[in-house]
Amino acid sequence: MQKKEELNYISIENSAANAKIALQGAHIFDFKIKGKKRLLYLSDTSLFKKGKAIRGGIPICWPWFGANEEDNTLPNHGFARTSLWKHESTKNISDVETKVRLILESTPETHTLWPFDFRLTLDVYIGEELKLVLTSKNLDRKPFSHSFALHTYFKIDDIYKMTIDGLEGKEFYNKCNNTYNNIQNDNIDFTQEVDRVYQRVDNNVMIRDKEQNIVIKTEGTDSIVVWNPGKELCSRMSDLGDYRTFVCVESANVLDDVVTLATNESYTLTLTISQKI
Ligand code: TA6
Repeated sequence: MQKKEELNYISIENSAANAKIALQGAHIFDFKIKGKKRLLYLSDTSLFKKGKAIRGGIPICWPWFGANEEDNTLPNHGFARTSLWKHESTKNISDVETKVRLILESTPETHTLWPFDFRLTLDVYIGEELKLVLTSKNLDRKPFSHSFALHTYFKIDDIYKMTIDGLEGKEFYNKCNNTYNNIQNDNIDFTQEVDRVYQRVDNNVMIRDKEQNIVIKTEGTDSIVVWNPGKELCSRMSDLGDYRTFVCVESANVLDDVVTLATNESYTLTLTISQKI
């Protein structure tokens, strides 16, 4: 176990790749395949403080995405990303793949934020690809509905020269002007803030960057959130760093893909990321 400022993290290295996972939020904040570019953006000004989400890597937004609909004084994107998870196990599947399991279970503290018993499990597979398997289980006597996302910050060369394939023709909700039923034509214009939920995306999405393509495969939802704050908003967010060097492409169970679980039911969201030179 290692420590960065206030947060303990697990460091994994095998013949294929290395990764760092903070116990707070089961937050992967670094991942690099040997011989390839660092995959995840991590702001130089991110804090590593208890109760404050790391700015970059893969925040886990759970059990709600964005503002809480009933009470907007509750933390944005839920409480999983600022809670202390338990490191359950690390297994060397081969010399090129390592599996790390982390678990978050309901406590009296989580009940003050969300009145349900649950178990949230994250399995991380570190190897020639990065794979995350997030499983929610309802341990309560009553059903619950929840929205959630793997809010991945991808490190890119330049937002103005990057394109995202796989969203053409898709319908999206535009959070910036609160409009629905927009259709994506051509490439996304990142000269302003972009904050959109693309729906019925039942295909892989690919980030075409200067020296690499990043392939994003999602199973368990057809909603993909794309976010970049743009220059103006970024200047107002002290821990965000350089807006031109990241884009968030998020596998998200939101809007039509919100999930309701009955007692003892489980649901899994899987994200697999690969880099092609
Ligand atoms: O995923 C996009 C988004 O919901 C944006 O609206 C913006 O709020 C971003 O997440 C970051 O949220 P955070 O709470 O991490 O500052």
